[in-house]
Amino acid sequence: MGNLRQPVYLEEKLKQVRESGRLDIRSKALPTWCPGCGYFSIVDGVAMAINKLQISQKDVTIVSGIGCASRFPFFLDTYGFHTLHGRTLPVATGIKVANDRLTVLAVGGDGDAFAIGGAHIPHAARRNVDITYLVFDNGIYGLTKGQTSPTSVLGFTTSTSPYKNQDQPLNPLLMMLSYGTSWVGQSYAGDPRHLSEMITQAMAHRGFSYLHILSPCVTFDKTSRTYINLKAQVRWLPDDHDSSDKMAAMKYAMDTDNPPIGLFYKESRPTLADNLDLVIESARGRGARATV
Ligand SMILES: Cc1ncc(C[n+]2csc(CCOP(=O)(O)OP(=O)(O)O)c2C)c(N)n1
Ligand code: SF4
Ligand SMILES: [Mg+2]
Repeated sequence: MGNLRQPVYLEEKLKQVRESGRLDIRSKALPTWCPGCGYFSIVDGVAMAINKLQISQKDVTIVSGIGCASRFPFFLDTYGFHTLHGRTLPVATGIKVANDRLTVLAVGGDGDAFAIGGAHIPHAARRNVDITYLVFDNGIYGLTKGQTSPTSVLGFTTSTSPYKNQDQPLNPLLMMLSYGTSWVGQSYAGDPRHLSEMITQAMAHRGFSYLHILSPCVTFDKTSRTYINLKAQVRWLPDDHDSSDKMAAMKYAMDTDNPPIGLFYKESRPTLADNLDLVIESARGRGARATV
């Protein structure tokens, strides 16, 4: 009985939220997502990370594609760019190349990222563009009312798979590791504390950081990636996992039955901007007309 947690009363909770300053980062637009959608905790996680890293809101740009996840930039009081379906990373790369002082976040769903947008990801990763990419993986197309996505699990019944999904799902973490992403992590929308910590780490990384966020679509998925299932499945990466060991990271990424959450892999190497500086220097040395 001595272990019972003290209740947190509404007034106290509101006071804590106000004092944390994260409401200042929220925009006046209330999220339009379904009540209970996993995405709410991601808005809060990004607000807390911006606060913790003491980045001025005017120096943050959030870029998205199309989908429920891609409504995200409307709900924070930063700059935002709601682009075309699947074109998040080229736009985010352009913004970062044009103004390297900005903190650029790219956000979107599993469909936006790995279906229509899939061909852009390896190039942002291998070039090590200094942006953070948050993919909200609910394993379904939420906005268009519940079709299978590239990460839908085998046997999942949806409007486009009435006789159960027979297509092998992609393994985004394994893909990101093999593409040369310099920071790879995973978190879960049902654990807001872990989520905000991982978003903070991802944003603090210099280079292309990828955070995979497992998140339930409470409206169109009643059987697969639910809060109850995810809570039972996810586990912490072991404390002794060496985040410089890519092979070990790949081994953990292959455990899709019990997805580990935490930092899988991290390396430090020159960013796209560093490499462009070298190109500009070389061109100047050869007497080329470089005006940048
Ligand atoms: C070029 C183009 N093709 C298809 C669509 C239709 N469409 C809109 S959102 C979407 C998928 C959204 O799924 P996901 O990215 O997983 O986001 P979620 O809604 O699940 O958050 C699709 C296929 C579109 N808007 N534009
Ligand atoms: S349809 Fe699904 S993903 Fe979209 S807002 Fe509703 S619960 Fe969230
Ligand atoms: Mg989705």
